[in-house]
Amino acid sequence: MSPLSNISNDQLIEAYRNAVRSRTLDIKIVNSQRQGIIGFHVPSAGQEIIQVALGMLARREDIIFGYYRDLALLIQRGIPLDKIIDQLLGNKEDMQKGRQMPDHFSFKDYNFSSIQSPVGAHLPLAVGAAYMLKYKGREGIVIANFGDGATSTSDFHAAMNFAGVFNLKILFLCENNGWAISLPTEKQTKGEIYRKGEAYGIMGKRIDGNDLLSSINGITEAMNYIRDGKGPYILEAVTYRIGPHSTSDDTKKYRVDEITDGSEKDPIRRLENLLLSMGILDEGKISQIKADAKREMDEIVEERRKIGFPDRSTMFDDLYAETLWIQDEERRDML
Ligand SMILES: Cc1ncc(C[n+]2csc(CCOP(=O)(O)OP(=O)(O)O)c2C)c(N)n1
Ligand SMILES: [Mg+2]
Repeated sequence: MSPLSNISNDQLIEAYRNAVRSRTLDIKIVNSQRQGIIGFHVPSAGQEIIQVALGMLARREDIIFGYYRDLALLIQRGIPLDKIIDQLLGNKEDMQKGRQMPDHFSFKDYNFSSIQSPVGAHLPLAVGAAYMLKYKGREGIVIANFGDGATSTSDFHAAMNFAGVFNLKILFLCENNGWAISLPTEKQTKGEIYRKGEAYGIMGKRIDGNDLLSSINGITEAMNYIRDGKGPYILEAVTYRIGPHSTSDDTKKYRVDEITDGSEKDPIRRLENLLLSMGILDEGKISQIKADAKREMDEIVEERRKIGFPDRSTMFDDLYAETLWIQDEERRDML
């Protein structure tokens, strides 16, 4: 039976809506960075479809170790927009008190672990969490997302090895967007990413991460395998980074963009065409979803901007159980 028979039309529309909301917010954040409102951003444009598919299929009890380019996954997971934007702004309501770089989220209430800057560093931690599930006999699986570049780090290989040896319930999901900053995948690794699990006895498959149905099918198959206790699984979702690596980068220096925002190959456009052909959406509804997303993002960023930044004195909070004399001295000098 096709896994798609378990997905309703409403869920498909919701996935489309969240992909559009993510793209709209992504563009808004880049523009805000250019205006000096947000310090930095790692754009997720182009990678929304694999992320919403994953968010649809992940269960509440599953623990996600995402990476910095997973905005659509956060939205599909149901993490409130105000919490996401507070973190990007580093405002007074930010759960991390403005101390982290933008895009380095942490949402304990949503089983979404802290995002790590060092590439691949979260993968051994994800394996540790999967071991915890096994040790405590807890429900659920671990999902670890990462880029193609991360598959060349030693952390990736250590993680795969232990996941295999302990037969852990973990899905390794590589969002292969073709680039590690300015380095194309073929200059970064000779092997095929989905086959990197073979050395560790781990099942792997490549899917079209820019196609919702291929993503849903691939993830469902992998998750069933993992939940049945057959072992870890690595999925290579082929996608494309439409924008620059980050707001500090200029793609014109090193590539000709293969997919552009809104073009026929844009994965959101592809989903639009699919839903139109299935008669699930019409042009009027699509325009409405886009207009609603634009209004929603403009309003919420404006609202959260008004909150203001944490007081400077808060930088001394939460450091030690008891204040050290050197903190008192520094506080006196700085405030
Ligand atoms: C250990 C480490 N080395 C280098 C960097 C600098 N760096 C940040 S992102 C990045 C590229 C990662 O590419 P990939 O894993 O494909 O993810 P993508 O950014 O393409 O989504 C690099 C080299 C880093 N953060 N950590
Ligand atoms: Mg990459």
